[in-house]
Amino acid sequence: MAAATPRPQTVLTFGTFDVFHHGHLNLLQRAARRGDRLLVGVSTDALNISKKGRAPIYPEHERLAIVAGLRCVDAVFREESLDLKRHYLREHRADVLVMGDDWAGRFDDLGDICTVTYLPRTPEISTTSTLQKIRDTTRLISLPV
Ligand code: C2G
Repeated sequence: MAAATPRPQTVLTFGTFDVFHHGHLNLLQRAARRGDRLLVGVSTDALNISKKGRAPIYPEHERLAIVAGLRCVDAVFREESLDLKRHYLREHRADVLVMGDDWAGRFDDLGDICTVTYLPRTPEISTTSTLQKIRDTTRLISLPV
């Protein structure tokens, strides 16, 4: 008798992905290689306002569209709360949770329903540093000659 075909492995990851940069892309491409399909929970504007006190630069429909347009991403959904990871993992029947290692250890308790993996962040790039670079460049451009 032929062996049963293994079920495709679903990988889930989460993020804000504001002012999308190559550190985000790098994380998503590596996450996709951990399984057969990659689903991404993109945090809502309301979630960011409640956690960080400000809305992201790019509104959620644009952040969702950018992430959904990537070749390595199969589907996106809105992440409404940081505390619903167990619910999202169950809802999407995820086999693997991937997070950047800035979250290391934070979701180990979900290891009872999926494999939890933390990937190293890409060094020297962040939304904050990109915004600072834009500020510095704008300041230089607007200096009187
Ligand atoms: N990342 C990375 N390297 C960077 C910057 C970010 O690998 N230089 C990763 C982060 O570790 C994260 C993903 O890219 O896994 C998205 O980063 P953010 O948009 O900063 O996500 P964050 O606001 O931390 O997520 O449930 C999580 C929330 O949605 C918040």
